[in-house]
Amino acid sequence: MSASILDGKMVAGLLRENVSRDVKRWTETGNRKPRLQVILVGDNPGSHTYVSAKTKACLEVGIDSDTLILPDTVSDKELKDTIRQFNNDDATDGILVQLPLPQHIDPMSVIETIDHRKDVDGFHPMNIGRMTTGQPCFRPCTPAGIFEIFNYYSIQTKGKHAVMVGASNIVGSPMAILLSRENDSKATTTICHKYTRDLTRHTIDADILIVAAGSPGLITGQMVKEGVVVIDVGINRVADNQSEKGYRLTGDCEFDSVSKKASWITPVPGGVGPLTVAMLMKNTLLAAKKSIYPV
Ligand code: BQF
Repeated sequence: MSASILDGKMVAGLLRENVSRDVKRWTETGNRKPRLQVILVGDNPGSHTYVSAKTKACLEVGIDSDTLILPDTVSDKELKDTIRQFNNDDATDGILVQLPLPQHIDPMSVIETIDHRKDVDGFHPMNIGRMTTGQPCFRPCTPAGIFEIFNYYSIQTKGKHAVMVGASNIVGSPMAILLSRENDSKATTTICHKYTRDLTRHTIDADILIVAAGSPGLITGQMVKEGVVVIDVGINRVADNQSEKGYRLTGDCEFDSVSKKASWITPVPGGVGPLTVAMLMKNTLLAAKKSIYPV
């Protein structure tokens, strides 16, 4: 088999158009524009790139955004006091603290400081807890975006064996929860991580393989079954002197060998990444409309 491409970039474009239309409708009925507050700590180059992608998307769909840059020497208390100010600001609908944070700050305690009604990343324990029990919540953007890909391409997950490689709070854990629980999803779900012995024993049995391990080329063609659907969440910078930036982006799958056996596969870049950003737009609109947590 030779895999067809799951064009995340295209699906994300359609979703942004929908959000843009909904924002217009929302403001035309007398409401102010939705507003996203981004907080960026330090000067991680990756983080700056991701924040630009997010604020550019905001501009495109008619969401107001502002980015507050704090030095990487900022104290835990200063950061949390800043978040509390935005919690109390009625003109701020969504608050996003760009991760990763500097080593001296505990990210979970920072996330818990965000008002869960403004937690458009969907990382607050209130949102994770409500997601886990099937209640309305802000879903983490990457897992939510992967479900949009399944939906667009009519990929059924019900009753399938889904194997999630990676168990982070941001992607792997919430994705596995949604795969096993979400209405119409109900996949039999295996979670693998860096202590999994004989990874291939699990990946070879996957009907749907989702990889968010942060390890370039971790999954090779020999590790997957003929016809598998592969979602590659990895975004790794690898040195490349052909490219003007000196690096290129590559996923957690060895694309050439895996795509020979898969039925569908997401590319990197242009696969899952753009959907993560599009779902952030959707969550910010939901926050502005108070759709999840009515007051
Ligand atoms: C694409 C992220 C690791 C650590 C922290 C489009 C994004 C990426 C790729 C993007 C990511 C990854 C984000 C593409 C946000 C996804 O065209 O392939 C968009 O902006 N992402 C982040 O905010 O923090 C990260 C990955």
